[in-house]
Amino acid sequence: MVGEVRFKVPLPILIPAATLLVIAGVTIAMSRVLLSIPAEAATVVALATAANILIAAGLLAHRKRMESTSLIEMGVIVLYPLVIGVVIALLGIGGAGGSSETSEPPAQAAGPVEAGGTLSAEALQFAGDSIELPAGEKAEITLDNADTAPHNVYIFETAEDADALADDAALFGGEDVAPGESVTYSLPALDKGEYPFLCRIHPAMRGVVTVK
Ligand SMILES: [Cu+2]
Repeated sequence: MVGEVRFKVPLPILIPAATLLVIAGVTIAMSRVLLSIPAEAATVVALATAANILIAAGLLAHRKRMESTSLIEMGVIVLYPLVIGVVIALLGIGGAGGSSETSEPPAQAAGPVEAGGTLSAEALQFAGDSIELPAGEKAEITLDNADTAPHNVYIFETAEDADALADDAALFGGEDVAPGESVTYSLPALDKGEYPFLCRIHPAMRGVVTVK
């Protein structure tokens, strides 16, 4: 008798509380999965999960009797898109992890900077490490400094001169470009060949000018 009373009193509180906990847990777990997979896949997984819940609930509603096995069936149907999502997430950690949006500099990195083009500098790096110029012609290159430090461009005839930072031997020495500024350099006509260029302030920022 006493036991029965004890059992009945907390139930109206326990059931909604437990339900809330389960909903919160599922929501958090679901959001973890969706956040860790690519946006397009997340949309598909979320829609598939939602559709599965509706379909499973619809099928169950047409049954005459509710059995405990029906709930398990429903759970399996509802959860398999989530399992696919988890698999995508696990694969994604190995494959796309960090490479997509975070560290890489923007589009300029794609090809060489050509005459009249723009070389960007950011995070103590030139966005591209190659400049391509026509032989025997003067050319202009714009240095766009998107960094918090000043940069410039020096072109040397040989790697030895570049390593020695031999200013006197430089084929070209560009003025310093302040953070957030851009300056268009007028480069002298160069003979065919490959010439190292670097930032005189940060000699680790390097690239190659190919003249052809
Ligand atoms: Cu620099």
